[in-house]
Amino acid sequence: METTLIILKPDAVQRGLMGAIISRFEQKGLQIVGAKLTQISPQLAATHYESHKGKPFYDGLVKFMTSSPVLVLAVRGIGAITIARGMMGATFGSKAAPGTIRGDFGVSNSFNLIHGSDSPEAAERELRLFFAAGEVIGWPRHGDAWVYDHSGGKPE
Ligand code: IDP
Ligand code: MG
Repeated sequence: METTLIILKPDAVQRGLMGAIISRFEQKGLQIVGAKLTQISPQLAATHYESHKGKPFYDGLVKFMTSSPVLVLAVRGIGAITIARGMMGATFGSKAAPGTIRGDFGVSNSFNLIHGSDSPEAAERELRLFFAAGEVIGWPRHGDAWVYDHSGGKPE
């Protein structure tokens, strides 16, 4: 099982899209193992996006991400990082394919609704940035017997 860090950005919260986006992850069969409404500090935004420092959009990105609350999620499943990135769609709302979160809910290139970790290393780092020990809860989900095929011994 893999866990990824998802952030529903300020535009998703302000536009009342939290429920619709969480529903997509739940309906897909991914499990929500952490959730927190929080306002990101400039310091945390800078750490989270440190790889983008110096890029033309960096200052605007930090300003946007700290401007209003976000919903931070820990989302778990086999291949959750890649699955969630696919569900999010391409970075720019203007280019993201229909059927994806960015493709269905937005048109902006910077206000693009959602962040998702892009690798196992990034997920581990980002989960530690946003969740304290004990805030990610590996709760047993009854529906797992029907979400994954367990007949071969391990979930598939
Ligand atoms: P990602 O969120 O799809 O992984 P990144 O390239 O990691 O995309 O960029 C991080 C965030 O920075 C994007 O989600 C978007 O909000 C913003 N961003 C990236 N490129 C641009 C740009 O060219 N103009 C404006 N904002 C951008
Ligand atoms: Mg990225």
